[in-house]
Amino acid sequence: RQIEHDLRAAIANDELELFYQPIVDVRSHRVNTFEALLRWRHPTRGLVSPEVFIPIAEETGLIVEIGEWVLASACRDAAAWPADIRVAVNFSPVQFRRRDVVAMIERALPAAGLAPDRLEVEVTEAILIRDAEATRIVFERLRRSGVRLSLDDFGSGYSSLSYLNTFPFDKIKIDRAFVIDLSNPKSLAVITAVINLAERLNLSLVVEGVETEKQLEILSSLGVTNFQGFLFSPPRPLAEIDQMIREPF
Ligand code: G
Ligand code: G
Ligand code: MN
Ligand code: NA
Repeated sequence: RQIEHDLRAAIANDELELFYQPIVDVRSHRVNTFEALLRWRHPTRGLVSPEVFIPIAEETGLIVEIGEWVLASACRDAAAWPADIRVAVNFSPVQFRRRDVVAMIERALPAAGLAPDRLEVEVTEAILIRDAEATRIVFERLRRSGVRLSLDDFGSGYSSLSYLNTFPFDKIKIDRAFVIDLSNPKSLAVITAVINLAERLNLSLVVEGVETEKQLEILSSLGVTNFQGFLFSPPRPLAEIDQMIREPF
């Protein structure tokens, strides 16, 4: 496939770029985390969505090399931000199946000069299902190094509440599907229960995909303080980060 061939060359040709989307704490009106979101500027296809090329990268194993580039770049970028701002990096299950994933992360941090507790590793539930025991061991090791673990897209897949106490997560990110459906009383009941559960388990909580003031108002009334979504900002290039750090949301 042409696209696979092109993807192999993308790193060397400097076509990959990280965008960053803020997670805002509405109590301080400040960013507390930026999530790194990968973009591919293809010379002829233009900006290719990760939804298109990440699956190809996973099938071909290229995700390992790409993931290393993403982590190194995100850590290097974050090292230049104020020390109370973290960076969140998405990891594919394919990366977690590698024996050297912990060593890879433990190398990237000092190489970038980033304290481990400023990195959040984001994984989806898919990782927990296929290889629960091996994943748990990797998580425990990362946790001991000080790296934080986030459960991304919570509620979108095969969520099991048992994941929340059998894996050492620091944070859950509630999937935007719940936000779209807030006017449905049943959906509201589910999200309320998840918010309470996170509180009881001492987990940080982010709600993703917040697009309207109305959604923000409802979620705030349920006690949510940390938000990610177009209402605050879409993912933006690195060059626009300084402004997002300086100006209150
Ligand atoms: O940024 P956007 O909403 O287009 O991202 C689409 C999907 O691609 C999201 O599910 C996101 O988690 C995933 N994605 C973005 N960047 C990365 C990355 O660096 N690594 C992995 N594994 N997935 C990513
Ligand atoms: O799957 P993950 O949460 O890693 O990826 C985040 C994705 O969600 C990014 O591709 C980003 O562009 C997208 N996203 C972020 N905020 C919003 C939002 O408010 N609405 C919608 N529709 N998508 C969003
Ligand atoms: Mn994510
Ligand atoms: Na998500």
